[in-house]
Amino acid sequence: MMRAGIAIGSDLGDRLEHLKQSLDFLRSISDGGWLLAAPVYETPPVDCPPGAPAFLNTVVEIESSLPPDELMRRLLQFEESHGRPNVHGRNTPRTVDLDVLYFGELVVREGFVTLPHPRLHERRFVLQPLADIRSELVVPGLGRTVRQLLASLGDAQPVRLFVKDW
Ligand code: PH2
Ligand code: MG
Ligand code: MG
Repeated sequence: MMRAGIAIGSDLGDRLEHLKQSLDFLRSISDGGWLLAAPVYETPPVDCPPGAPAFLNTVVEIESSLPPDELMRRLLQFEESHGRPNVHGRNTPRTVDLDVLYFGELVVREGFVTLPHPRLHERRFVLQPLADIRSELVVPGLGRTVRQLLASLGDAQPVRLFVKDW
């Protein structure tokens, strides 16, 4: 059994509803239904095409006994079944995006599977909600805590608390 951190993002349609449905799905695949959920933030689009709308973002942690590539396949299946085509333009608006941030202590870079998430450390829309639930987690391969990574972002990419309990 491993604890896996998963980032959820939505910038198309009923964003909060997409996050809630993702939460139900993640609880359904978590061992024993165990799940830790961060507050939801509204965040400016980062590295998206011009005119992209604001996102809602959060992070949850689940317990998984699936191998990481199987977990990722399930997440992609869920995205597809929730209106996100498997083939899409880079960072174009999406109903829901589920990204594995970390999977236990695993550090891997093998085709489909890159862990921890390669851009985790540079994104406030990930680090802020993750810090709310796991500030002292030492990110595998980086040797720094989430709190330290967040502090090193300075003032870039401000995010706004959208809803604490959801
Ligand atoms: N996801 C991206 C690219 N940019 N920006 C915000 N604010 N939130 C996201 O979830 C996000 C993004 C790639 O998946
Ligand atoms: Mg993403
Ligand atoms: Mg993704």
